[in-house]
Amino acid sequence: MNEHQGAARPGDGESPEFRPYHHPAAGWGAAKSVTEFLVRERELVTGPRAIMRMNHENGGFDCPGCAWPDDTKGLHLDICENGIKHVTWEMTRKRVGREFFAAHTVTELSGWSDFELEDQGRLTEPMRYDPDTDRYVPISWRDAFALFGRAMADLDTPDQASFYTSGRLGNEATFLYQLMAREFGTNNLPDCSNMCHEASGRALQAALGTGKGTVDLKDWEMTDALFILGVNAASNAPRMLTSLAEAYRRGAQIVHINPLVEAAATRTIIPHDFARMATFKSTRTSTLNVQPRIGGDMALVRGMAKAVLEEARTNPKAIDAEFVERHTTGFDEYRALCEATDWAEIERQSGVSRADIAAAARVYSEAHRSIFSWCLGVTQHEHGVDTVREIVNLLLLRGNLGREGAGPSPVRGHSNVQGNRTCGIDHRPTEEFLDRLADVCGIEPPRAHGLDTIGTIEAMHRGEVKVFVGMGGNFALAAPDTPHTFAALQKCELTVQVSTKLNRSHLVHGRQALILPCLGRTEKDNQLGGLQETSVEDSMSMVHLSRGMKRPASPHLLSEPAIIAGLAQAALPNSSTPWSRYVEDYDRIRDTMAQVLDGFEDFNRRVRLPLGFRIRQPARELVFHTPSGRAEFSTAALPDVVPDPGVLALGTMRSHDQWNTTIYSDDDRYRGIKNLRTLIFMNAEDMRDRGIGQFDAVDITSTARDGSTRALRQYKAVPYDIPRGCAAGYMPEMNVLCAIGDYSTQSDQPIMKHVKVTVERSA
Ligand SMILES: Nc1nc2c(c(=O)[nH]1)N[C@H]1C(S)=C(S)[C@@H](COP(=O)(O)OP(=O)(O)OC[C@H]3O[C@@H](n4cnc5c(=O)[nH]c(N)nc54)[C@H](O)[C@@H]3O)O[C@H]1N2
Ligand SMILES: Nc1nc2c(c(=O)[nH]1)N[C@H]1C(S)=C(S)[C@@H](COP(=O)(O)OP(=O)(O)OC[C@H]3O[C@@H](n4cnc5c(=O)[nH]c(N)nc54)[C@H](O)[C@@H]3O)O[C@H]1N2
Ligand SMILES: [Mo]
Repeated sequence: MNEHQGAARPGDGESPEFRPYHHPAAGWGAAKSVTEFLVRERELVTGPRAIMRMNHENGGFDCPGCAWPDDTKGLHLDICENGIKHVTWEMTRKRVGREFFAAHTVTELSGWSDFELEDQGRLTEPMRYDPDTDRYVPISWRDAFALFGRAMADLDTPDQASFYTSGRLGNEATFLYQLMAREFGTNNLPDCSNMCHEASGRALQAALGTGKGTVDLKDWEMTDALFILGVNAASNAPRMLTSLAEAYRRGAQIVHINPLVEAAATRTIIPHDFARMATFKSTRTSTLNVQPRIGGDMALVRGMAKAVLEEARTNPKAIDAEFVERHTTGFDEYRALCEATDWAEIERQSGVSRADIAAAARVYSEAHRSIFSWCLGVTQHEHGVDTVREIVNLLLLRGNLGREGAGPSPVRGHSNVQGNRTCGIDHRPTEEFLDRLADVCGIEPPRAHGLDTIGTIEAMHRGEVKVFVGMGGNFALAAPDTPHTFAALQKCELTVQVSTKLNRSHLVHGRQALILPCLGRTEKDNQLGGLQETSVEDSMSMVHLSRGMKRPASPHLLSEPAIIAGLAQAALPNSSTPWSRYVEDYDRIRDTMAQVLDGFEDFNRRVRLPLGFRIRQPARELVFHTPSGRAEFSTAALPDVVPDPGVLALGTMRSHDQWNTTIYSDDDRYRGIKNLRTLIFMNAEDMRDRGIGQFDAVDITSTARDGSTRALRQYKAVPYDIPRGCAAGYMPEMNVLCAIGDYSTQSDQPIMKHVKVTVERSA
């Protein structure tokens, strides 16, 4: 058995509290939390000034937080509590200089909590691991690049290197990064999408011939019904609250589908609506809440489709027969499948009664225009692809595609994770893309598919990947099976982390290791050609420029494009790619991108339009790049998601006060938790069955598909409004429970929302 205490414990807090939260989301609670945070980070002056420049239509920087789009009306205060924390976290005055590294060995730092590591502040200069002293020591940029170049030259094949991206990297740096990897000769480009929305991309691509959602904010403003599945919007996409509140005031229906009733499914005070904040007036953000079991969404959506099809027998208007006839294929098979799936099975697998499913279906069939929006609650499952396709099936039934106010709308994670894919981070690139890249950049990119996140970890274990580069992120903690991932990284010849802050991935390193500190998005990026801007793409395919405004945290920082160019020149001594010229002026990178990437024609001009530009979505115009040239219904069987007796299905998720592996505090305000992260939310009856009371210490044991077990000990049980047989707790600590082999056969995504566990009182 593999036992672990969980790597990310932010230190012992005060005694834990649990008081169910009954206030609206955002509003004064958020304002108070922000103020406390700014005081703690001593950013009361510069913080607010920077924040006023965030997501500003002309010349601000893009919030480095989530990927929710900017307000189309150019609202000057389009901000949220978590965006503010995120920006402040980057702008901190604290620094991790060479004195810090001289004072602490890596072994000593390994005993620190993840909170303490990041809390040391911004990294200031390149560092190299010195095994003799077990410390990081300063190294010049030139020597760091040369060290990387030597390690790359020592590889037997280019596929012995792997290049990870966390979804924050701007488009221009992204393009250079994939160019470097492919010119070197590998498609090993794992990214955080492999753990996040891979399922959405694959499902939408198969069904509609585009890997992205088709709607934008204007559609949100016009829709009659919003269905929100598996998103904790108040914490993870807080600006969505504004859209939900506006929809409610317009009289739109808002259905939340989530095992937990999250804060966004109750009421909100719109963050920038000062009049309402002053009067404490809140707006509802939900008209119906449905609580399926974990993993039950596909059955629930199938049930809604079945109900719509049943209604269509007497009311032909319940489906859009003309749309189905003209634009889709596979309808008859899908209808037959829905008829063949019996209600008892749908109720059992979804955990929702037929009456409640019918109520949701009625909202859907009464709405002229519907949008379905989802995030990780839908994707991080074995059957994530099938579930997203089931959502598309339901949309197609009523022609909810290619018209205003209707369509699929996945909520992406990191601020530029969608742009990363658009600009070439893909371990399975298309032939067309590679051909264009070859033509325009004069390189010979490899054609074989590369490794994704799980594939990279396994290859490192086997000694087949020897050089790992992390372009942002915190791979060691974000990936599943923490001890296994740690061991994989430790087997590398060289690990390189391009980062802004100290994190676990610097301490879990290869035989040689480099920390390369970079500029943050809030900071001025000065190159030979003057002050540079970099572009990003949001969840709704809008591409716009972001310009930093702060003085860099240290004079020794380089921009991400400059670091990539330095690495590339070292690894590719005979390259004819104009790396230095690209870095002098990012317009030159954009000129090349315009020739390689679909939808980026005239990039430099269009990206400077006031709100940027939107990349065309063919499916939006009812053009489908699918084998049939039509939107394709799917007919997957329902998966069995009901846990065996005594077993719980555990979903790992974020608290309100964290950004992925970055933990701001031990509180989870909207779920009523204070001073506690090592918890497991359980149904009260499931607790009673096991003789467990609130805050009792429990051991959680997961059993993987291959029968191996993993455990977390001394966690605290919290009774919560969650269906029986389900449980929830926090990532990244709970990655200890996620077995490396338990990834979806459909998307290769680690199964992070359906971990089979048993829970018992600690001895
Ligand atoms: N403040 C903040 N913002 C963030 C992030 C952050 O860490 N902090 N992370 C960013 C990133 S990278 C991403 S990908 C997104 C993640 O955004 P979310 O997808 O909201 O992330 P999670 O916290 O994993 O929450 C998943 C939600 O799914 C629900 N859920 C769990 N299992 C199921 C299920 O089987 N069915 C349904 N319907 N729901 C289920 C949980 O109750 C929870 O509400 O947020 C982004 N924004
Ligand atoms: N169990 C479980 N595990 C999960 C998930 C889950 O729901 N459950 N969610 C998964 C998901 S959706 C995701 S996206 C991943 C997240 O995985 P990652 O993206 O790898 O992790 P982050 O925590 O976002 O990375 C934080 C680090 O990024 C660095 N950083 C911050 N800003 C910048 C910058 O501007 N440039 C550079 N170069 N570095 C910067 C800082 O050093 C910081 O320590 O985790 C995944 N892991
Ligand atoms: Mo993500």
